[in-house]
Amino acid sequence: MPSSVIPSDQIRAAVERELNAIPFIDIHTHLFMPSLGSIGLWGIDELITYHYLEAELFRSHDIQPAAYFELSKRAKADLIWQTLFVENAPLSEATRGVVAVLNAFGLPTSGDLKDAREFFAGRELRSHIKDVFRMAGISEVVMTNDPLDPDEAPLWEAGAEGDSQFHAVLRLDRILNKWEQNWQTLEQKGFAVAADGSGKTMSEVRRFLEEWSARMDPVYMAVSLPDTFAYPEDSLRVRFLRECVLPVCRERGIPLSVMIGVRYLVNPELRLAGDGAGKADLRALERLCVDFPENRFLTSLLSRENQHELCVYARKFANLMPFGCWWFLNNPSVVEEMTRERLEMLGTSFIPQHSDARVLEQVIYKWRNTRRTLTPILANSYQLMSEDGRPVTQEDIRHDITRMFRGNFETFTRRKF
Ligand code: FIX
Ligand code: ZN
Repeated sequence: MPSSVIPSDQIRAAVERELNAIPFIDIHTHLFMPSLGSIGLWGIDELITYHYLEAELFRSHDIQPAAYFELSKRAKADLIWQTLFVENAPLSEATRGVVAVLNAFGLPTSGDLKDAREFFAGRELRSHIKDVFRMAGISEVVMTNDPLDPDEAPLWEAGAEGDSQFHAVLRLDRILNKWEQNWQTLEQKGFAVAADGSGKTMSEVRRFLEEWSARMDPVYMAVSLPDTFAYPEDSLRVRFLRECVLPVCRERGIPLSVMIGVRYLVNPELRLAGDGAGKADLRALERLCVDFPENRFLTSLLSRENQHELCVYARKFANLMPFGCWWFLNNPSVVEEMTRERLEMLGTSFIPQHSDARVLEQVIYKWRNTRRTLTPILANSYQLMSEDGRPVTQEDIRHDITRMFRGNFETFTRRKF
């Protein structure tokens, strides 16, 4: 038996070892490189006021959202801490995550926030980022960069310094989903566009995308789409996709990330925490893959009910790459179901997870949880392969984990990270 063949009773330990040894690429986050300044969130008060925890607060405290949002950041964090971590046990995925981060830095996980606030106040951001990425087992992250965000765009236009651990993405929501509110910003920037898409609008939006692609060098373009997203459709959104976005993606050889299934602001009072989820009609995705065979579609869906059919579509279209267990799906009970059906139908030709981190230190718990959840699932797959007659080697496990958490993204983006 070759020395690298792993005895059945040691497969799980071998999987755990490789998951911990291989640095992952975090392919979708809301983190920002240090040169983008204060739009990058980090530290204990940002961790505790994460919008996931704000939604949970309103279920366990009678404060009304309007009154909550009047509070200072510190007062918001104190209220959430007292309600979700002191008066109630932090059992939810998001509350337990904050506990895991505190614990990872050797900070108290109960009592008050004094020690934690002093610790984070003493951290220097650039060295802190390197520590956090090492603790999370990631080599780099992919950002979400909005060229029409009034806080972010000027920083890029002023020549924000790049960072090899942060890769840019051109985010398109304000063009594809909120054109009425944003077309005049393009007009003020010197692009001859119109509210109804007439005249030179299409060529000018394409020019805008080309200019920002040259500025940001995005590894992909991205858009969040509602559960009602339809294609084909007689709409400005589809015209922008067909005439602007997909041609520029083809020119630059980069994928388009479509994240489908959001029901925006089902409760507007909760602001960023107010979005819900809805099952999408994936015939839209099917038609995109058929009509644009030269384009590649990184795809994440928000409804659990869409996940199995996404695997079926991924078997039909090699230009479709399922990724992550997005947002309300990033919980062990659902991650297990999604990852098992993906392995069963796609082998290792998918990207199991991204963090969607909005606060720097979240990557520590989100990737710890991913490794903890995936260890038994991957071990089970190798166990079955071994029982069916194909011995498992350390090289198999190393190759497959590297493919899922690095290689598939490198191949799809045509980049080496
Ligand atoms: O559209 C997105 O990128 C979503 O991930 C976010 O809008 C969402 O608020 C989030 O952070 C989910 O984890
Ligand atoms: Zn996101």
